[in-house]
Amino acid sequence: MRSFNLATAALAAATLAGCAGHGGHHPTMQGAMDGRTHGGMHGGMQGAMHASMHGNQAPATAPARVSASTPTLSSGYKKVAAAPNARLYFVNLANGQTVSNPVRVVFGLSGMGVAPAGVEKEGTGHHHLLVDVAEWDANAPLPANDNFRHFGLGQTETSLTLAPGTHTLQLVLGDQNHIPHHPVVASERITITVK
Ligand SMILES: [Cu+2]
Repeated sequence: MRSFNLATAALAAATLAGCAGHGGHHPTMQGAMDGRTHGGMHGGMQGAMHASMHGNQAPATAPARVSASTPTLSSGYKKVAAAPNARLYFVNLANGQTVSNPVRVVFGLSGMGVAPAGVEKEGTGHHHLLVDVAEWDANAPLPANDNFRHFGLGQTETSLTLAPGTHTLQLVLGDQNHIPHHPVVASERITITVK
């Protein structure tokens, strides 16, 4: 699975359930994939999942727990709309991969564009890299700290130095105010091992 839009927490739960195994046809997961065909699922995502689960024995990483995205925040702020075909993904890393420091992370985005923070332009956002984050709020500005890294200049890659061991990574697109789009545009959450 390269990416998914978490429209609701229910979908996140469905995706989690779908990722727990690789057999079967996952009707709930298919629903979450914005109308991709069953054939496409098998050809793309299922194939990738088989490769990651059986090629190197890496279990799928549980998706982060994400609050259900609402079109407006409680403050009245209207969230920027995600393009229906938006897809966010890691270009050079896959779940289960073992890497060395510095860890180069290349951000892939299709269906939308990258704009620096502070720039309001329809169909755009900037990248956020979530490191070792298992839970986040889709209805608030993303925090800025070592776990939530902002690329507000419009960067499309970075280099990280991480402690040896396993870490999770996830990309989330944020608008000019660092607020996730509606619905959320996020990558798959992956686990990497740093030597
Ligand atoms: Cu930001």
